[in-house]
Amino acid sequence: MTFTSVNPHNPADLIGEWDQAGRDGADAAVGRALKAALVWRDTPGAARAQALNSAAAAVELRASELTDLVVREVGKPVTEARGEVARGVAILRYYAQAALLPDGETLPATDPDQLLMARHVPVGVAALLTPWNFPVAIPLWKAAPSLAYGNAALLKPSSAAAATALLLSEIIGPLLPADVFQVVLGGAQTARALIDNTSVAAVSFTGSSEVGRDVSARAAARGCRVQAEMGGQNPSVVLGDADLDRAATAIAYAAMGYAGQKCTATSRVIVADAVYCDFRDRLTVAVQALGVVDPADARTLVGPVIDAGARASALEAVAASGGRVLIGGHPLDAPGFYLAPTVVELDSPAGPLATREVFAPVAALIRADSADHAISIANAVRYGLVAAVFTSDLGHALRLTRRLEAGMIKVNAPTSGVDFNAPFGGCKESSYGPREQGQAARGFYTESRTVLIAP
Ligand code: UN1
Repeated sequence: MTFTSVNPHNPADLIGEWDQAGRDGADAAVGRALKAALVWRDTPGAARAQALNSAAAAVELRASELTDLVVREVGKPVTEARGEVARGVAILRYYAQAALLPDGETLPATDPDQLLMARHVPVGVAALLTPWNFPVAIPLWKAAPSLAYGNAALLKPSSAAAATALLLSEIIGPLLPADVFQVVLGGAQTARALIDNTSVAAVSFTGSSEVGRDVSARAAARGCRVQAEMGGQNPSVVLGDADLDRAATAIAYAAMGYAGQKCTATSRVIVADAVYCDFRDRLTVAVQALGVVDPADARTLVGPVIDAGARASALEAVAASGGRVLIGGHPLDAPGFYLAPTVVELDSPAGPLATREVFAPVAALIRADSADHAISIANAVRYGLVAAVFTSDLGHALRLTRRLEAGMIKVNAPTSGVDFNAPFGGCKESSYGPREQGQAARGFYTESRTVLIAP
């Protein structure tokens, strides 16, 4: 069976058509990866570091080709796409260095003449199930640590980003031993084949909560280590003492940048009563200033949503919100899957825009009586990925960081945007399993061996 990927800015532009690997293809790839992993695990850290550094240089050399394909395949505005490719290069260099860091620790043994140590060894074959919205950065922030710590990696990208994954593997594959990094194309059936294969030792997933729950349960049922980064319903809280212009600019971008198609996007804007009307006006002005059409244009910050279904379900959520549409709320008259950036004022934090992940350029505006009220609204969802607070009182902000239920908290900054050298993941239904990125990735892609040597 085949599948296709199309340009969301111009749906007549077919990016490609490919065969799904299916169960047979997935199992064959796992078999090859298992053999490759045996060689790679014994390759010195310095050689793994060198391979990842070469991969970084190769991606850098072909950055503009990769950027253009990201713009064309997933409709990401070119400035962000360029930044994402640069982030991919930096991630490869960061984990190249990590391959040379200490691989364990020594501990005092009961007998001081004995050597007691705990070393991190690779787990073997890792399956990486990735979404379309960061088609370079997410595959690389999973593959780079997986490879750095001595594992073989199988990348199963979203069908909507298949061409970008193939170009990535064309660029970095030849710099690694054969089959250490492979791309396996297909949909849910192919993903399940990878998860079910007992030779796969680790599954790392990023995507929706619904799929992530299924992935986690399947992997856990056979005792396979699994991490899942899933949805968000991220709040930005604007307190009475905030710099309102700065907050409006940051939140407009966090909510609408790349058409809100980030698990870190702002979905709810919770504003203190004292500045509510003032802030509402500034936010709508800031949103209206964003360029929307044509992701290849450097002035565009929004762009299209990924497909017609995504646009239809966002519009349904707006219609069912029970709020007042301040701006947007309609498709744009363009061939692509465009939706006007939409801000909806809600009288209470209920309905789909305040509770579900909408994954579109849509934000709900909610009024809070006090800072405490704002925090309780912020926490009243099933998700807990990112939260932002805008205030000029940093002491207050620091106290609030302990009460906000989110894996990442931003003060006076957009909810979107993550640092690859810091742990990333959420609370509640946003994540399952250990954190990814930064040094946290080592815990996932290796397992500890406690060794006692009695000479
Ligand atoms: C970012 O905000 O820069 O799928 C990254 C996602 C997240 C990544 C967000 N896992 O949107």
